[in-house]
Amino acid sequence: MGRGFRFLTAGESHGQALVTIVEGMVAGLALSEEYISNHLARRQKGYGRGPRMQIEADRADILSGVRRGFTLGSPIALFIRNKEWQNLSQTSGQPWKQTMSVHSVEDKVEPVTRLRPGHADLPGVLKYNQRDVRNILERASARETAARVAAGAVAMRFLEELGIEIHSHTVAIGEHKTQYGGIPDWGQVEASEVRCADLKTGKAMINAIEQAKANGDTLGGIFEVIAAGVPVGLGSHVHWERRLNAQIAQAIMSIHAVKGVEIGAGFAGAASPGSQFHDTILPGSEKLSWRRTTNRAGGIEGGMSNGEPIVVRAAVKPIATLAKPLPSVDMNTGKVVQAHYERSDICIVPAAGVVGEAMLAIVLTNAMLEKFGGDHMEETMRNYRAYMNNMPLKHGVQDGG
Ligand code: EPS
Repeated sequence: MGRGFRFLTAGESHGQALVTIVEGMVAGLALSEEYISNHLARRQKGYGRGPRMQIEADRADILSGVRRGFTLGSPIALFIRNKEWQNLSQTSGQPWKQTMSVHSVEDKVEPVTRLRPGHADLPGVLKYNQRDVRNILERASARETAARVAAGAVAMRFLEELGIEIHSHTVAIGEHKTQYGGIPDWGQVEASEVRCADLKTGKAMINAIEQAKANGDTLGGIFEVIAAGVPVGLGSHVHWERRLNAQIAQAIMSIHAVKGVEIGAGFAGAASPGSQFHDTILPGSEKLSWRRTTNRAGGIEGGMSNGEPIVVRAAVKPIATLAKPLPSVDMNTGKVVQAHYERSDICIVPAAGVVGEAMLAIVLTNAMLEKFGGDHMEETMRNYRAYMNNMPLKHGVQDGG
C-alpha cells in the first residue's frame, strides 16, 4: 500500500469529543495547537449559525505526533472536546451525557422518530436498522467538519512552507450573488460576517438570512476556494483516480450539504464555444516561458495542475432542519406529522467555505507528497526545488518556500 496523506475522524455531534488521526505528514514541520485552533475558530464564525456556536469554543489538543513544536512523522492525533456534552438538551431537557452515554443505561431516552426530509434520517434508519433517528443524525451532523478543519490545518501548515496559500469566500447566499471578479481581497473576506468581500452584497446576504430566520426557513448558497502557488504537475492524466480535478471534486462533494462542484468556468463554461473557453498560451518573459491571461480551466488541464490558481466552487443546499418543519412521516406510526425540529443553523455557507479550504488542502498535500515524497520537511523541500529548477519551461513559483 502506498503511503499517502490521509485522515480519519470519529465523534458524534453531542458525544464527548471529536477525534482526528492525521497520517502521512513528514517530520520537521512546525505545528502548534494555536495554529489549528485559529482555523477552528474561523469555521465557527459566519452570520446565520445557530446557538450551538455560542456554546462551543473549538480547540484542538494535539495528543501525539508533535514534539517541541515540530511534527515527528508519526500519526498526529487531535482531540476536540464538545462542550455541549456537559449540558442539558434544549429539546428534551435531558443531560446529553445521559442521552449519548456509551453505557447501557436504565433511564428511558425519548427516541427521535419524525423523519426530516433532506437529512440522513430516512436512508440511515433503514440501512442501519435503527428505531431512533438519533443513532443516525448524531454522526451525520456537520459537527464532524470541525475534525476535518483540524486535519486540514495540518495540511495547510505544510502547504504554506511550499508557498501554497488557500483561501475561500462566499459567492452567493440564496439569490444574492457577488459579481465574479477574479481573486477578492482576503482581508475584507475575513472581516465580513458572511465571508463576502463585496460589502453591498454581503449586507443583502445578511438581510436574506434574517428574513429566512423570521420565516422559520433556511438558505444555501455558493462558496469558492482558491489555491495559489500550486506547482505545475500535481495529479496525472494517466488514470481516472489520479486526476487532480476528480480528487478535488470528491473531497469537496463529501462536505455536508454540498450538492454541486465546479472547477474554473464550470457549468457556465459549458455554454461557451471552445474558441472562447480555452485559456490562450501566450509567450512569456525571461523568467516565465509562457503566460496566461485567463484561468477558465481553474488551474487544471488534463487532470494536472497547470501552475495557475486552482479555483473550485461548491453549491450548498439550504440546511434541512427547518424551524417551520416540512410535512413528513413518523416512522413508528406511519402517520403524517411535522418533521422533527432540533435547534439548528439558518445558513452555513460561510463556514462551509472554511471546510472547503481544509478539504482542498488535504487533497493538495497528498498530491504534493506523492510528487515530492520525503520523510522530513527538508527532504521534501529539496525534491520540490530540484523539480522546479529543472523544469524545461520555467514557471514563476519555483522559489516558493
Ligand atoms: C447540526 C446542527 C447544529 C449545528 C451543528 C450541525 O447543532 P445542534 O444540533 O447541537 O444545535 O450547530 O454544527 C455544529 C455543531 C458545528 O460545529 O458545526 C446538524 O444537524 O448538522
